[in-house]
Amino acid sequence: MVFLFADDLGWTDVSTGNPNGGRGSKVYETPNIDRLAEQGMSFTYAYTQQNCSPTRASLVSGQYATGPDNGVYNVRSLARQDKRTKGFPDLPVIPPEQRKAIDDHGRSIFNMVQGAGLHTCFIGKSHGTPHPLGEGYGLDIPGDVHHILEGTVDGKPVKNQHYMALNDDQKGWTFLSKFIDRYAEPYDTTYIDTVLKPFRNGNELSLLKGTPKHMTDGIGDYSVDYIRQQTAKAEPFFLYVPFHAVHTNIVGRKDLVAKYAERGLNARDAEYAGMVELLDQTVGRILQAVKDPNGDGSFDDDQSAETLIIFYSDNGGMRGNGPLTGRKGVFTEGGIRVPLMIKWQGVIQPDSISNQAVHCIDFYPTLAEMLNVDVSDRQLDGTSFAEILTGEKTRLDRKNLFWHFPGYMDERLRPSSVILHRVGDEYYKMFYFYETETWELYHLNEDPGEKANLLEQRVPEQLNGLVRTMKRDLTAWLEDTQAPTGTWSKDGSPVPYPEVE
Ligand SMILES: [Ca+2]
Ligand SMILES: [Ca+2]
Repeated sequence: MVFLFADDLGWTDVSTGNPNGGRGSKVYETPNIDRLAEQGMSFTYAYTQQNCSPTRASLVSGQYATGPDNGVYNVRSLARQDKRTKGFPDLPVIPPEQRKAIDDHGRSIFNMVQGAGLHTCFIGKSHGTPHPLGEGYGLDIPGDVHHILEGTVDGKPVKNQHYMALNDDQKGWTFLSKFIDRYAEPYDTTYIDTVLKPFRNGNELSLLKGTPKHMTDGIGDYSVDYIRQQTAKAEPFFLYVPFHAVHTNIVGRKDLVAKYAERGLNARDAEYAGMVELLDQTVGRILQAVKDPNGDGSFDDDQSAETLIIFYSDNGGMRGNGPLTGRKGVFTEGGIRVPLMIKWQGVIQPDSISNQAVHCIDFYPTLAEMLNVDVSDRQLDGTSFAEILTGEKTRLDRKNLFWHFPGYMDERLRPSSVILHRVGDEYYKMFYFYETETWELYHLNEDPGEKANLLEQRVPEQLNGLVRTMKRDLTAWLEDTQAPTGTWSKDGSPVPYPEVE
């Protein structure tokens, strides 16, 4: 099982149209991710939390932020200052406390897959998962890699270097990681010819010779070696690769950046395009390792029939998400709707598309069902979509997904709760804003950009029942999960749940 997890990759940042309703990027080229879509199932309503830690915490715990092991609502804190208002005395709600990472009880998604006899590997960004990883994780290889590097080069301190290996005076070439430092040497001819050349896509590889290595390549190197090693041992595995790419600072690989600059993109856009395509080529390398683990060019050892492969992003893109409104950090679709493709040769129909809404909490029960692990003793908030993947069902019985945010994240997010509700094949989404005690309702199928708040007009008769149901379901969920709301700064009284008549 291979879980490839991009950071901040937007809904329309991939060139395939399968996960985004035919709105694949015309600028960025992602042929390897596109091939994965052609070989598996894409989801057009794949959801996450609004940013890194909360999504990872939900994925790994199988719980909403409100869950007892979770409690991760935001990166850093629930009181991230609005850069314009500067300071909290002016803000109406004092947020509750939150966790920075999930409580580790040995019940994570890693422990679950270990229950099926899989060896687990985590290489990449930990954010929201315990850091350092607790013993309950039972991981042989904890992912502790960070993409911001510091060191001393030629006697001078280097701070805030993003992604590129450092030639540190003490450590030599390093990513500051005991796991991927062995891959930190600059690009040489052998590496270029044997590792990168098979994935060349109009990029001039000679530009890389002798230049420092990009961390995304280092993570790719590690992942390929891990697949090779596990296959040689005939030991089944769960390889979880939470890439740092394409999170800021935007740093592409030189040859790929040059490719897009030559096409006339400005420096900033070319850098981003080069970073997206580096992610794609690394995905290609990892997928190739599943097909030819020993790298001898023959597919006698192809693991595709035994290997479920997931490609997903942790939140919406930072640079626009097509017709969706908003970017990473918000509850409008641009913040929480991402590309998701899942391949399993012989099990999942190639080139298929599902518009069933799925969320990061759903992976835990889905993988458990596919691996036959009994998780009835766990508190899980998600629903298995294994039968969607196998084609036995086109719909989950589940009607609702929820989001809850009892605080402030700079200018992007204020205290609010959201319900996504399915009626047949249609999705409706309702927001509640605690400070103003107001609601908004959108019909996503007709209005993916969430431009027309249906509650602003006189609510059509036929929507009355739906509005009541959604308000009632959201309030019931808040009560059931005892979702924290904080207190009013004016008098210290608790912020109430919405009132539903
Ligand atoms: Ca992210
Ligand atoms: Ca082979």
